[in-house]
Amino acid sequence: MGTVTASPFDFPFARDSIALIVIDMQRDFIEPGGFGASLGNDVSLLQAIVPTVARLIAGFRAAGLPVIHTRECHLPDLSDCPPAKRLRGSPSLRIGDQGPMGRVLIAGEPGADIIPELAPLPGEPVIDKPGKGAFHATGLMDFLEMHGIRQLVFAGVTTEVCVQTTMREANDRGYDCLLATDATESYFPAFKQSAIDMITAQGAIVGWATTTGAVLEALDV
Ligand code: TIU
Repeated sequence: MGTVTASPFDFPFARDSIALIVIDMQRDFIEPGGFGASLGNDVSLLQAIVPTVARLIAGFRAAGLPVIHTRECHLPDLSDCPPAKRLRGSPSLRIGDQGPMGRVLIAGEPGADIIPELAPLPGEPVIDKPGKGAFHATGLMDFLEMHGIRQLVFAGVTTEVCVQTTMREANDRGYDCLLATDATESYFPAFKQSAIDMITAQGAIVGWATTTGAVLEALDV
């Protein structure tokens, strides 16, 4: 077992049971005209991490380790979208409405696709999830168990919503969780920092935090 220099203390890195999970790097969150923008957010903030996430993905691929992608999206008939989620607030477009990238947050529409720079390779799992957390109503847990994965490195968006929710779900299920802080972003910089602080406080109550460079160093690729 190796280590990754991390906060609040070194992460015990188990090469034979670790995977990267890239959360929701979709056009709907990162490009103008999608779900993120419909909620009133400045999506340009999220574009900055794309090259760093690409480096992290390339490192895991080069090391021959699993890369898991997730997408927050719903079935075209919205049967997996609780009305409480769709009707919340006053967005300019609701989930399922027609927008410039097709129907907002609907599987199969252009906006729900992962951005082309980070496109999954054939054979890499893509977990479509109706919730913020990637364990809720998905086959993620089965996939992890089938492949003997016990540790997850996290990247993607947004830090305090889908990334943190999935880290908490994973932590409760017994996985060691390591967040690459320069490969995640929020529409709210203060929320990103708060999420990192919450995750790592109290002796890594939810998980660890580190940099992409430190993860790549441990991968030795
Ligand atoms: N709104 C927001 O910050 N995030 C989401 O709705 N989903 C994800 O974080 N993927």
